[in-house]
Formats: sequence, C-alpha cells, structure tokens
Amino acid sequence: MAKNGKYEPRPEHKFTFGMWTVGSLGRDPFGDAVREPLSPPERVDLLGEVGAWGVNFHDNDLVPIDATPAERDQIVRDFKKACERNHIVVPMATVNLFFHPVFRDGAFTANDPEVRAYALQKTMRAMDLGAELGAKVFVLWAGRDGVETDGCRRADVAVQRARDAINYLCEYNADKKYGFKLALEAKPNEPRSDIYFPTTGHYLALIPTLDHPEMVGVNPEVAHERMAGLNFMHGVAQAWDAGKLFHIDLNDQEPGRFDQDLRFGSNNPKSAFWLVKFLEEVGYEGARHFDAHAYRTEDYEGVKDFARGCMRTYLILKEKAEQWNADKEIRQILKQIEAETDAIPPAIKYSREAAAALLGYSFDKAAIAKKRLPYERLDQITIDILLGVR
Ligand code: GLT
Ligand code: MN
Ligand code: MN
Repeated sequence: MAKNGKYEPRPEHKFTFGMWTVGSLGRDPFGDAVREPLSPPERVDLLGEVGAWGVNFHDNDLVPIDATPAERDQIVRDFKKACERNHIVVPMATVNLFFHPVFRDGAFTANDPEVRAYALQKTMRAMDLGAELGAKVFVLWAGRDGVETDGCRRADVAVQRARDAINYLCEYNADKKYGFKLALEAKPNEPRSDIYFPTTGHYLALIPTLDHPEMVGVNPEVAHERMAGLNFMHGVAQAWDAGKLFHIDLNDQEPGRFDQDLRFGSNNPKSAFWLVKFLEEVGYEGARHFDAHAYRTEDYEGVKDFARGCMRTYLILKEKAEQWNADKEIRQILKQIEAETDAIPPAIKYSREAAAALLGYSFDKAAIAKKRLPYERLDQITIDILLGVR
C-alpha cells in the first residue's frame, strides 16, 4: 500500500489498536452490522498484517460476559497464540462497564449498591485478565457514569462514589502486585446525556484527591475533547506537565457531532499535526493507541486501509514536525518573538529585591505593543509544510 517505506509502521512506533476498533461491525443507533464478526485471533491476524505493534481489549472483547472458566481459558490460550505468531503485544487492557443493561444507570456511580459492587467485581476480573496477558496500563472509561436527569443523584455524591471505586481498585492493584498504571478516560456525553468528569482536566483535578495518586493518570481521547470543543493538544500538554499522560486514544472528530471516532488525522490534520509534534518533542514513550473505526461503508479490506491510514498519517505528521523544526524561516521567527533583553529586571524568581526592582521599573508599553509578532507568516509556513509545497 505505502509506496514510501519511511511511512511503514515499525515496532518502535508503538502503534496499537483496540480489539473493538478493527473488530467493529459498523453498527450504529440507526443501523445493524455491515461486517461479519471476526474472532479475537482473526482480529490479531489482521493487526499483524497491517503492521501494528499491539492490541488492547475490554474483558468482553475477548471473553463473553457469561463464559465458563473453561471457555475463558481456551479463549485466552487461542488469543495468546495469535499474539505470538503475529509478534503482537498487549500493552493495555480495560473493562466494559457500559454494554450490559445492568449498567443502564452507570457503574461506579450507579444508585444501586449491587451494581456498584458488580462493577468492582467485573473490573477486578478484567484486571486479572489484563495482567495475565502482560498489560501494564489499565484504562477506565465508565461511559454510563452520568445522567439524563440530575434529579437522580447529587453530582458530588457521584464524584465521591467514583473516588471510592478507584481507591478500591488501586488497593487491588497493589495487593495483587500487578503494577498497573490506571488511566482515566473522560468524555463529555454519549451514551449518557452528560457523563461525569467530562474532560481530561476534570480527571486531573480528581487524581490528587485519591489515596494512591501515583498509580493514576489519564487517557485523553482526541474525539472526546473535540466533542467538548476543546483544543486537544492543550489538555494533553497539561496531563504531560502533571506527569499523568499514561496513555492516549488517537482518532478524529468534528466538534458538535456524535462520537465519530474517525481515522486519525482525517478530519483536522492541522490539530493532529500539533499533537504529533508535541508527543514527539516531549518524548512521550507510551503506546500510540488508535481508538477509531473504519467507515460503515467498508469491508475488511477497507478496515485494513483504515488501520494503515491511521499509522501512515501519524508518521507523515511526525516527518512534517521534523521539517517544521528545521525550517530556517520558522527558526528565525521563533528567535525573534522570544528575543530576550537585559534591560528588564528578572520577573520569574521571587525575591524581595527582585520584586522591588520590578515594581519600580517603567515599561514602554507603546514600544512593546508595536513589536512585530509575525504569527500569520508562521501559520502560513505551517500550512505550506502541511500541504506539501515547502
Ligand atoms: C468505547 C469508547 C472509547 C473507550 C473504550 C474503552 S470503549 O469504544 O468510545 O472511547 O476508549 O473503554
Ligand atoms: Mn477511547
Ligand atoms: Mn470515542
């Protein structure tokens, strides 16, 4: 497919896909499946064929919710064999707390204590499964923890219940010595009208209030922050700054729509560019996980095109970021806009003397306001690079 080998995925790129992504049958709220189901080993074979490094799963992507222990063990054996023959690893595991009707009012925040207990039991079992397959990150997206009517519970009670559940799971993680990094994934709405902890920033504020904050970070998803109309890279940068970027879900999304989970970089390549540039520059070492779906119009050949496309676009944007950083005119502009002067008193590190000097300093506001900030030119060069004419 790729004419140019430099955009071919390699293991060191750490590209992963959820079982539910390439395994999606194309169902939506208005239409039934358009593709025949693939077994877990067949999905792993598909990922091996397109050159992915890893596969992630929910408990029930692999083991049906009512499987007997013997069935479970057979499924896990077959899955492990498929991973081995395709040289595919399992970096992340998660739990499905949204599909079964038992979770119609949420999982960790549901009003029924039996549902909350079942959600914990199901998550502990999913952690056992993930650990057995070598996962090091455990994602928690409790997509039904939300409301249609706020009459059903006080929102701060929901926050407390979520905190209790995460604390409990951290104890289990420690007790079992699994060493999981727990990554909390936010989404503003869908399938509930409103979901608690709607953005990555909300989770970043929760984490320091947990019993084991060091075990818990975030799993930001492009589509989810874009649904809220936010600049995704800014949220990722804040998570990175806090040392909490444990995982990332890459896809694309037009704001103001349902959760589209589009092929990475397909909708807004410019935002995807700033994101890839950021991840590569700061040296993010986690998996580049694609949580996206092929168009419903595709067959499995098209699903492969979709998966290859996600990785190819990432690698193209990575190359564009290198080009951007090496561009002479861009470097010149960056130098110009951050030009330092010795004239001003230091304003970063506080001391009584420094503060007194700053308080006494007289700024030439008119001159400062006239300094050129050639951001139009900077952005046009970026566009020229992205459109391939530079
Ligand atoms: C579901 C959701 C994704 C989450 C998955 C993990 S499930 O597909 O839309 O964003 O990452 O639970
Ligand atoms: Mn996701
Ligand atoms: Mn999504």
